[in-house]
Amino acid sequence: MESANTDAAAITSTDQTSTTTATVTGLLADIAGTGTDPLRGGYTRPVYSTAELDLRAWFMDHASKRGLTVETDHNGAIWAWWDIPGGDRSNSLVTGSHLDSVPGGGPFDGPLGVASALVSVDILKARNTTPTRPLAVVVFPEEEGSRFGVACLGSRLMTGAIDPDKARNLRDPDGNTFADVARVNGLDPRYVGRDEQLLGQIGAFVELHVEQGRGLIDLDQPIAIASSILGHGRWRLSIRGQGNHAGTTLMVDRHDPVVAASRTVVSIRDTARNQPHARATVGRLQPVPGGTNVIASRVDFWLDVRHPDDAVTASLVEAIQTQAQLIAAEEGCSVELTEESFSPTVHFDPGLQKQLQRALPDAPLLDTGAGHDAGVLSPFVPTAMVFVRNPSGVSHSPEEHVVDEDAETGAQTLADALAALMN
Ligand code: HGY
Ligand code: MN
Ligand code: MN
Repeated sequence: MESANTDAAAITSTDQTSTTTATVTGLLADIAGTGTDPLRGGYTRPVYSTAELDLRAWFMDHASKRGLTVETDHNGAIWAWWDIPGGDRSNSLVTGSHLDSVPGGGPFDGPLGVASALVSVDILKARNTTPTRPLAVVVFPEEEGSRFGVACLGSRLMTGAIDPDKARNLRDPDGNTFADVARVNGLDPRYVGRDEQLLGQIGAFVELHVEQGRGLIDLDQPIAIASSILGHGRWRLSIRGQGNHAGTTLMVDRHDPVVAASRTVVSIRDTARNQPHARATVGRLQPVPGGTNVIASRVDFWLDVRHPDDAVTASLVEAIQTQAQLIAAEEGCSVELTEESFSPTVHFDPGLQKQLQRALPDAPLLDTGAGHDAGVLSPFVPTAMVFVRNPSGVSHSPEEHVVDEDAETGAQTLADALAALMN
């Protein structure tokens, strides 16, 4: 990939004391010890956890060092502005990503986009770029939905894609409401919700993200431009049975929701296997009360279904629900299914995509099965994404990887894209 500039290592950031942090790998090395998870491996950085708050501080520090104006909006997203003289922020060019992670996640999902955005500011400044439009680096909170259960909660709030009351009452696994946690972290939960002013200021949003599949491996390319995001949703299933003693309850007398849930999980797999391009996952399953010598009274588990055609996703979930009801009845249990979030399939802005293709002529187009804040924003503002090769082809796992050279190429590429969108 020809970049318009010399090796990023030679780039010195605007702050002479921090030349070693003028590379993506250097910035990511700063946070390599933050939120490590000794039990799961990888990183566990739920929103507003100590780890994620440390990452917020890291970002704000590096943004301030670059002379950016750092502000937190009423939904908890952090904005670092490279303002133009006069400070008019209309038609802003925005880049950035998220810092929260899934449990036991990799080091790049989110932080790569944030670090690359900071380095792209360095690169643009090193090229003596005079912005013709304001540039902002944004960090959206709760992209993974790992704490409050709704993916991209921060960008959904900003765009009005989630009802503020529903958001305020979301609970984390310990029962804390989003409103309470937001309040403890300096937000006034009464004001979370659609932000007309901020939305109106965004002229385009370009998110750089580690690729979370094998696309760039198979294409043998370091960078791609995103074409689409697979529609995806999350549903909670609760199967209720009869809690009882593991030793005194005969097998014939049991109404065991764990058995019903287990049979349902296998039927979910079979249903998805029989539908081309479908993906269905149960990665989180919680028996209640969860004792070794206790037949559970209830099992909660979460279903993630994805397909390019939203109508097919809906019919898959319907089929899964019917199957779950049959299985639950056979096991003397009952089942309840509730939709928690849904993101329709996204096709990125064709005009913006063409501009990026002109700026990055070597980069192929690539679709993704992973959701992103850029997908949530796309119905409201022109959005695009740039993917960086992940040689493991694995994500949402400690195995997720980006080689140093590709990481720096990503920042150079993002700088090239932003420069092209500034003219
Ligand atoms: O779940 C997703 O697709 C994204 O990584 N949040
Ligand atoms: Mn991500
Ligand atoms: Mn993710």
